[in-house]
Amino acid sequence: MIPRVLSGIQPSGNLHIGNYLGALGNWVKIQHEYESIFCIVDLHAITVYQKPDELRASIREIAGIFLAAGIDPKHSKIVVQSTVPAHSELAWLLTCVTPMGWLERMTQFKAKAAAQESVGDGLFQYPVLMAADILLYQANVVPVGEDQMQHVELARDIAQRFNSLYGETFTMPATRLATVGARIMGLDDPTAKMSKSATGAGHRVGLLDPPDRIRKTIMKATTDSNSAVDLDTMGPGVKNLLAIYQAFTGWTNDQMRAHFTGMRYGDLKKQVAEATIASLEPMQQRYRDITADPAYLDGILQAGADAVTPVANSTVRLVKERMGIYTPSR
Ligand code: AQP
Repeated sequence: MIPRVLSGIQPSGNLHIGNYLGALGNWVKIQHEYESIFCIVDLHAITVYQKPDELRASIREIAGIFLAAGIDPKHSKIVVQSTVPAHSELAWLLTCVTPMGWLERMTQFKAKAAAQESVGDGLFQYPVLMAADILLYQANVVPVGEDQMQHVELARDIAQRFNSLYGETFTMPATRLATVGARIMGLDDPTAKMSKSATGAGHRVGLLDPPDRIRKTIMKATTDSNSAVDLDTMGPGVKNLLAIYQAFTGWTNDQMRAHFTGMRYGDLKKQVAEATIASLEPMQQRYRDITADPAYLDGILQAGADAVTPVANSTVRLVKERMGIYTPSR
């Protein structure tokens, strides 16, 4: 049987190069090794307040970016999470077997909760919904950036607990981490990961940013008190710029060392900016073509939901049967 891969991105803002290098770009490369499902997880996005119009636009934008980046809709399913109600249903069933202590340990919850005035219960339950996304499709592999690894671990723990309480039901998912680019840091603050929701000016490069904006953001990136690259003593800002360059070009460590050692920071930034622009430009062109026809996007999303719904419903039915809650007789 071909293994199944599942991953998702929240429509919580404009996608950035961290989302691409840590997740989406990797999905494009591995999609044909698996039966692939890629989700736009809108129910996750609303765990933090989203302006409705912006959320609606972001869902469509991300669907367009998936296709423009090279997700092949003839092979891979692109699914908007809320269009398959079984995600929410399984999340509740799994909530009932998840100890609160497990959720209290989640570092992303602690970081996001600290940034909110009032913390919604949804933010706390977020990792259970993510476990439901994964387990609903009995996914074998979940490619994520480093920041999401703890959540995949939790999905395994929940699956294990469910299986031991109610009998073998869920497949154990494994993580697949991008080899380069698994954690791209903010350009304004290289000690914090690049994120869609960070508000700092110059924090991120958006996948749809025009070339002059990309140049401006990268030229302003925080480095350190040295003036030229030394790979053995570099600070996190220079390390991050080199990681971006390496992830976009696919250069080896030896190539990186030979080319950049001793280069002045201004020149390093120029080269990182040009490599980024060159990598994003073809995707941006395809994005413009794809989104010129809104009905095309709607068709892809409908086909994705239609294709995965039978699998999702059959998992929910099995889980309900195992738990002993009401299921109509066939
Ligand atoms: N900085 C990053 N470097 C590498 N990978 C990253 N990912 C996110 N940021 C980086 C990976 O992108 C995928 C989708 O992430 P998400 O949308 O589910 O949520 P997130 O991880 O919380 O991403 P953001 O961009 O930081 O969004 P907000 O600000 O809304 O929380 C995941 O595979 C993630 O690892």
